[in-house]
Amino acid sequence: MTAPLVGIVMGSRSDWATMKRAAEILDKLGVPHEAKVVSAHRTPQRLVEYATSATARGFKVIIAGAGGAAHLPGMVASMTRLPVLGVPVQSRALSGLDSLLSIVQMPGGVPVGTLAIGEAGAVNAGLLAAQILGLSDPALAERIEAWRAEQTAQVDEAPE
Ligand code: RP5
Repeated sequence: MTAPLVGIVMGSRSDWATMKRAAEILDKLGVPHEAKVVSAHRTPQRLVEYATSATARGFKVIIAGAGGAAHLPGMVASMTRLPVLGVPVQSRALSGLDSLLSIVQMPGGVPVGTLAIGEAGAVNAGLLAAQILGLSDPALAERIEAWRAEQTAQVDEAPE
């Protein structure tokens, strides 16, 4: 088995419907990854263990998704030098605006690359993680180019 290069974490199993979009695109591009539920509020010790061991475990990029009071991406970023991509999960109460603002407003010095709310954000987090890894993996870079060309080819010029 290939060691995972991308770690996907989410605050709750209820986030998986969104976060699996990141896993799916990584699968398509042949990027080994691992997904875990790690809650900043309900499992703080698991969060500390995950974030502080991420580099030693061989991860290169972390994708963290959460909804509502979405502190997970920022807390992970506070404990690792790996790039952290934050996905605001669409919340029931405030449609994800709460998640977005919780994730995007990091203090200077502790960056989280924040994506769009919901599934588009999860897909793009997966793509960005692959693009980061593709900088030092020419075969992966070629697969990304092919995926983008296929996407382009699928867009009809005629509206109907
Ligand atoms: C956050 O609270 C999770 O990231 C999730 O988006 C939200 C709701 O969690 P559940 O109550 O569905 O477990 O921690």
